[in-house]
Amino acid sequence: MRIVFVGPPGAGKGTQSQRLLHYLQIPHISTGDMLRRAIADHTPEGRRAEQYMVKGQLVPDDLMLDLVSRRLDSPDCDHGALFDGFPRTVPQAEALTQMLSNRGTPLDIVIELRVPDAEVIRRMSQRGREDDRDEVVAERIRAYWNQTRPLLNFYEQQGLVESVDGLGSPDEVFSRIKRLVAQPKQV
Ligand code: B4P
Repeated sequence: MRIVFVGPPGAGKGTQSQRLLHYLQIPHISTGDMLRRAIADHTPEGRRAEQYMVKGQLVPDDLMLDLVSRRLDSPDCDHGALFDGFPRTVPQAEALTQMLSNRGTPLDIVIELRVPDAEVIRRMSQRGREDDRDEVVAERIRAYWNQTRPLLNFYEQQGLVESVDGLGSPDEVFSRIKRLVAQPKQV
């Protein structure tokens, strides 16, 4: 199964992905984790990405597409994948469609995690990651509404989107998600 998680920063994409990948036994493609690893390893990609991430901006599409395309070439992705935080722009989504179509493995479902901005701000103020400072969070929320939210129209036209209420405990949210993946939408 191939699943995309879309939602504002701090909506719980990473939290729910951990549960779902364990449940479905599919690889986790978290572009946020991949970028943080590249930064920690001081790679050229990490150095380039960091300039954007510290400001709460999205990392340029060309860098993201290189990272994801290399990851998809790993044999473990032949049987499914959970895309967490990718795609985040319409060009990334178009490129992903092309990459998956070349491999004959289309997406099954796009899960939108819905969480109001006020709750996102509350959650991130408790987490305290480097990019969770107030002014950076405000920029990340802006990037979500301007660059990432339009993705949902792109996927809605393909009949792939299911929206989930992201409020409640992580276990409550996960029960809602489990119901969707047990019965993916027929397109
Ligand atoms: P990501 O790493 O993808 O992170 P995120 O959107 O901040 O968080 P997520 O939704 O996964 O929240 P989480 O479960 O951790 O992105 C970081 C940055 O990387 C971006 O700003 C961007 O610069 C760059 N980037 C990544 N992918 C990119 C791409 N494709 N293109 C361009 N740039 C890209 O949860 C957050 C907190 O809430 C945690 O503390 C958690 O414990 C808590 N929480 C979770 N669920 C909860 C619940 N139900 N109730 C209460 N708290 C909950």
